[in-house]
Amino acid sequence: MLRSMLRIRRFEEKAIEVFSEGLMGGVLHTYIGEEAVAVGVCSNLRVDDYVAGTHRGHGHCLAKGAPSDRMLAELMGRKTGLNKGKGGSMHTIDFSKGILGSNGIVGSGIPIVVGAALSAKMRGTDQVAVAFFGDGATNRGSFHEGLNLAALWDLPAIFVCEDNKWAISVPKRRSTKLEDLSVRASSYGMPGVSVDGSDILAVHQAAAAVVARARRGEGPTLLVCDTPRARGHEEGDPQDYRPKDDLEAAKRRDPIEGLKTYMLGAGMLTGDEFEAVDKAIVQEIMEAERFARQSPFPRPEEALDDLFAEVH
Ligand SMILES: Cc1ncc(C[n+]2csc(CCOP(=O)(O)OP(=O)(O)O)c2C)c(N)n1
Repeated sequence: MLRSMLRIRRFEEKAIEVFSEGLMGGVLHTYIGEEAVAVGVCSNLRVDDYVAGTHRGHGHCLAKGAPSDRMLAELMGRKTGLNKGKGGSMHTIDFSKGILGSNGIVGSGIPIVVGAALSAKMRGTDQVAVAFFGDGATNRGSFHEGLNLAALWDLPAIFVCEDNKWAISVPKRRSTKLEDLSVRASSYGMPGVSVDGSDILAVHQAAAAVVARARRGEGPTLLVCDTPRARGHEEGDPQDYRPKDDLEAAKRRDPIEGLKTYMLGAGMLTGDEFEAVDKAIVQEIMEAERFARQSPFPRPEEALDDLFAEVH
């Protein structure tokens, strides 16, 4: 789990670098500070389980097994990218790893996951399907409709809310009266669980229980992870709406530092071992960057390819 969180962190740092060089089109929303959520949840999943991410979705894809080189190539619009360079940062998909897609439309992974969970149930497999979304997304209709149907049909779905307390510049207290969003689960007849989302062990343990419940056919759960947003909503966001102490507090809750300190204290890791793991990941990400930079762009004539599936 430490390795997986570090891979996301180093990937995001590289993404910021290439974005500021002008090598990425569009907008870049990083997952820095929130790594424990995707990793804690996905460490309980099999390759054939499904996940759907958000506009802040690189961490979800990497934690579920997307290769960092093809991810970075996708962000940089290259033909070797996961989606042939046509999806970009907010639309990364890898069906071979059960990744149904990051998504630029807030809350839209939820109905997709409800559909995937329904398909697993109808096919009689024990696959589960996980939707990640922010606290802002819980105010959308897709959240309420999705949770209602999943509960009604006892679907093997897990709804993971990344409660970072911000929706761009709007603080959570200005969009809902609720402090603990897990109480919303009770209105649909499913359990709601709240956990410290910067504590990877807590997330892993809570997710293990709700994934097992879904796999046993006992239905969906809403898992709310209290997690800090350590940077702006997107790169370049000046965050002038945000109190300085809120940002400082978010930075202090670094989930990677938290796990490292715990492991060092418990004698499970030495400082040298940590450095070696980090170095290997930095190397992997440098190779991913080389791969992406050397990859060609798709040709303009290919723009309309792959838009529709052939149906016979
Ligand atoms: C349906 C829809 N409405 C508005 C937007 C614009 N938008 C992009 S991100 C965002 C905030 C989302 O906040 P949250 O769901 O809490 O996720 P976070 O960015 O905090 O991870 C909004 C309003 C959008 N992309 N889709």
